[in-house]
Amino acid sequence: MACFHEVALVSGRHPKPVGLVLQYGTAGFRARAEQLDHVMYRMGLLAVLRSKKTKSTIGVMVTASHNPEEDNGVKLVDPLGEMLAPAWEAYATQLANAEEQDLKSVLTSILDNESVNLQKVARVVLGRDTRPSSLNLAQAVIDGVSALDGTYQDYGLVSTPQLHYMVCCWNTMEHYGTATVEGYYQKLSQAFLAMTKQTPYHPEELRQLNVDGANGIGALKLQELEPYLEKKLQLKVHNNGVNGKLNYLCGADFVKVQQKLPHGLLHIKTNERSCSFDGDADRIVYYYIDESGCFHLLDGDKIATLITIFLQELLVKTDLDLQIAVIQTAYANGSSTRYITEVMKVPVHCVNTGVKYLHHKAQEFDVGVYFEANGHGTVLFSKTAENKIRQLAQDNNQLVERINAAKMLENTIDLINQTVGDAISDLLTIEAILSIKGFTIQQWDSIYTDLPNRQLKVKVSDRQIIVTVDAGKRVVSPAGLQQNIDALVKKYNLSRAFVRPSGTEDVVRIYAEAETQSNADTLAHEVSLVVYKLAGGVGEEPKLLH
Ligand code: NG1
Ligand code: ZN
Repeated sequence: MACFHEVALVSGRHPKPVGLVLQYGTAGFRARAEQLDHVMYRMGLLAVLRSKKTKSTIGVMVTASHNPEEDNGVKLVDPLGEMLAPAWEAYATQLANAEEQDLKSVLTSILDNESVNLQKVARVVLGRDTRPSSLNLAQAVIDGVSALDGTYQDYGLVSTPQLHYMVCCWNTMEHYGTATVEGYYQKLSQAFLAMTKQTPYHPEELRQLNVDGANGIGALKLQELEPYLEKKLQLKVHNNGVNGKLNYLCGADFVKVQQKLPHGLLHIKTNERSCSFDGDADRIVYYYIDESGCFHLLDGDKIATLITIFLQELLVKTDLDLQIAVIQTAYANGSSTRYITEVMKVPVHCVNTGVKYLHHKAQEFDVGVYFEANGHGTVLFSKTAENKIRQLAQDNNQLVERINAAKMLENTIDLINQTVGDAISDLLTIEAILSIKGFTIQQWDSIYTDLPNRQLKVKVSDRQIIVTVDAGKRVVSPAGLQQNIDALVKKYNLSRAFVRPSGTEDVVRIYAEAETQSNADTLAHEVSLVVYKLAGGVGEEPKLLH
């Protein structure tokens, strides 16, 4: 039986507010920053146990992504840069919620359940976003790691995907890349420059990209990256955090949900290619304003489609027998699913909302392209696929066209962050593809036309009373809610709607899609009223927004 007497002593500096209950949700813990000090400390403890158990380096990222600046959060990153294993998410919740006097026994039970050998060394790497609260919270993580004699490396201010990259580098003996931010920039920029080597320097207006940094870490990191790009791409970074507030009226989530320009980019020129990151730079969406002043969003579904077209063409050219698939969630626009399956003939799989579900599903294929509509996504290449591609790229006995296609794929493998969705790596991938194909943003946009859609949120007294099945697309409880939604959906052409409790915010999310924007808006509103009535809505009744 392990002894944790020393932990109890230090824990006094990071006490848990009595009765506070939090849950390790879709993306770790998220709450108001002032509620999280003890959670951070305890996640430091848990990271040490996880590291000892897996005999690997474990990551801890302090961020609340696209949430308001006042919030914060923490998530653990598993050995290959992927999300924490589900059994350990349950331990994380138990540990975060244990009252002070029970902390030792919860730790001991994890240790015993998992047969963790306390004698093993532990290494934790951590990073944090730019929130004012992040520095102290990261220190609480360090205190937790140190309390169990773990070693740590603090990467300080990094994007979430950069931290995932570091974890993967550490655990692959730097086969994946060098475990420094410079190593990350070098790896990505080299791949980007190699991919675009054959394409000419486009005129300045085509090389230029507006980036909304959400006043977060992504803006800082892009400025660091730019010198590595040898002017092949010119980044105009807006919302760099100097004046604005993190995620406030800007950022990928704002743009996606509001379907409008972020502050700081309200005056972009007609047809200018622009994009937004979220607060921790793991999401990206593109957009532009057309000649008639209309806003066009190119979200995760459009990104997945562009990348899949590019990869599929290359795979055909290599003549390698590799299976490609696209993974989406219920939030994917119906038009994208139809286009990918019916026109491109690429299989699409729909999984539960949450990156870990997409990531796991994508691992089943030689090439798995996964994107959430909100702009979080990446591409996974299986080891077999990667080996076949790299072998062909070196095989001078093959046709030049096959070899070149393999080389292009090889560089794509190096450019895309295979541990998690990464706004910087996705940006470079998209820019490389647009440049190689000579596509303008309008040409990319015209691949298919989105069905108008609307997302809303409703606050209820307990969102967990909503239980869903079928990748979150159907409600089984409370009784009658699904029948009501079905009846409403029937009223509109080409429509679809579903509701599910959020895993990151205390709300129920509503999604509706229809042939016209006004029908999508009305349907979303009608569904939100039903949720409000049948699932214990709090506050004012939802109003129809125009
Ligand atoms: P919740 O709050 O569970 O809907 C949101 C996103 C997820 C995922 C997580 C993690 C939507 C509708 N939901 O989850 O896709 O990205 O945040 O950040 O975009
Ligand atoms: Zn994020």
